[in-house]
This record gives sequence, C-alpha cells and structure tokens, in this order.
Amino acid sequence: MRFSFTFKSILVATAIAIATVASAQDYKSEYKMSLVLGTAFPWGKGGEIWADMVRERTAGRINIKLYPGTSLVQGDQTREFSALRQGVIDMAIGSTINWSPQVKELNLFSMPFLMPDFQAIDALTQGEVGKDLFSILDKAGVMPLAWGENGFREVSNSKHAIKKPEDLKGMKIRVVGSPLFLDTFTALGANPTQMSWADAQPALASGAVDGQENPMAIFTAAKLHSVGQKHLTMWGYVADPLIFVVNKEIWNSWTEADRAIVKQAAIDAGKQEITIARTGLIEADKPVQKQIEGLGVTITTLTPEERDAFVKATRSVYDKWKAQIGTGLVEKAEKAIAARTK
Ligand code: X2X
Repeated sequence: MRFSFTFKSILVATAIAIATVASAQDYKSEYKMSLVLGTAFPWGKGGEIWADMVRERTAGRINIKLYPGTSLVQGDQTREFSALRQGVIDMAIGSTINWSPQVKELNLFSMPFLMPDFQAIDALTQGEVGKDLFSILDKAGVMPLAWGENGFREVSNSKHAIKKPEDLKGMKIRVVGSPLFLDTFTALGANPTQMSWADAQPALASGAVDGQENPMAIFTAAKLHSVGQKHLTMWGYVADPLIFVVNKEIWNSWTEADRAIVKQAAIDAGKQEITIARTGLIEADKPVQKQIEGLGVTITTLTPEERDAFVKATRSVYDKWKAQIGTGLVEKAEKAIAARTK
C-alpha cells in the first residue's frame, strides 16, 4: 500500500516534470514587443513596465524585448496589426488608430468630438463597449489583455492660431493612417496628408507639412516646438486608447499560470501607463500647458461656443462613420458616455 502510493507519487511527479520541460522548450528565449514610441513617452514606459513585471513574475521564463519605432514593420504603423496576427510580432501595445485599417470598429475613438473628457474614455474602455471591442479583436486573431492610453489629440501648426474651422483652411496637416482622419480634416477645409510618425517629424521640420495632431505628452517629449510647431489648440477632438495584446500562437504556447501572469501584468501596467499619460493634464493648474507655453508656443483654449463650431463642421463625418463603424456599437458608446460619472 505504502509502496504503491509512493510509486504513484513518483509517476505523477515525473509526468509533471516532463510536462514542464516540454512547455519550457516551447518558450522562446525572447519575445518581441512592438510599440510606436519608446520609453521617453508614456506609451513606451507602459511597455517597459509590462515587460519588467512579466520578467519578474515569471522568474525570467518570459523575457520581453521592446521594439519601439514600430521597427518590426519598418515604421509602418498601419501594418502592425497584420504582422501581429501573422506572428512577425509576438506582442504589442498599439493605438486604436493604427489598427483601425484592419479592425474598423476601432475607428470609434477617432469619431470627431465623441468623447468630451477623460471620464468618457473610461466609460468606453472600462465598460461594455470595451468588452465588445475585445471580443472583436479576439475574433480578428489576437489576444487582447488590457487598455492603456495615448491621449487626447490636440492640433498644432507653424502658421497661426486655430480658433475656428476657417483657420485650418488650406493648411497641410499630417494625419495618421485611418481614412477617417482624412475625412475630418477635409471637412474642416484643411489639406490632410497621411504619413507614419517616423516620416512626420522630418516633414514638419522641412515645412513639407504645416501641422499635426497628437497628445500633449508626445508634443513635449518629441520637442515639436523645435520643428516649427508654435501654435497649439486644445480642442480634444479625439483620443486614442492603447491596447495590450499577444499573438494567439504565442499565447497558446504558454502555461495557464503564465498566461494569467501576463494578463494581470498587462492590466497593472495599463493602469500605471494611463496615470502617466494623464499626468500634468488633469491638474487644475495645467502644468503641461505651462511647460509648453514656456517653450514659446501659443496655446489656444476654445470656449464651448468656439468648440461647437468644430463639432458642427465635422458632424457629417461623424454620421458617415457611425454607419461604417456600426450604428449599434456607436449608439452603445453614446449611451455609455451620456451615463458616465463625472
Ligand atoms: O503616429 C502618431 O501620431 C502616434 C504616435 O500618435 C500614433 O501612433 C497613433
């Protein structure tokens, strides 16, 4: 009796040992994480925090290397999602904008003037809409784990202050890779041109384009004031969340315990990254605005009436894209925003 119990335990122990070795052999020595921006930006910091937590909590079983500059797809942000699905990229923290060419529902966050404040972003990402989008991403072939944030995208330019839609007339504005952005800036009378972030900076420096739109943390960390961006308008017309994801095959190659660790680390890192992304923007004395003004940049803040003129000028774009994204999803988002706690 005693002998057979011990023998059985040895068998079980051996089986576990073999299973562990087998799964350890499936693990890569390094996993490639794609990011547009490096650790000087909240986005890259989020990646670093996630990678460090995973390395620590898995005792080094999962070792992640950061590839900023979307270098795994030669800087072409709009190809990141496909590369992730195909396994060229193992994991990523990506902007909803950059993945929207493949996942049309992600255009939701780029609908002009849908989200009036940070609570509105949270109402979407932390609610039913966020769950719906994760299930869409899952079906699209990646494993979504957590939300982060790039942020409200404010428009800057080298020419003059933008206070009303007419001020954008004829202005060459660099936009990101979704056709929705072309529609929005065309409706405002501007002359939008699509290019990657890598191409945007030299284009601003040479004057090939007059302006761009990006979150304030990017404006400061990328020193956009030094490439002629002297006018910045706080209009908060769209905000792009970030999404932490893992390639499906990689995900399935990990033990259940390790998957749980990677997911929890993504959630923890996402929360920290959102806090970093909002630092300096949510305080009453607006330290980031002061910092940017200190660099010689004129900041224009719109009155509700002035902002409304931009809302009206882009309403047709909103309506067109509501149908393209899916009326059901957009209405759910509108309701969640209306019901948010402020
Ligand atoms: O390209 C941009 O503007 C950036 C860095 O914000 C994104 O990747 C969406």
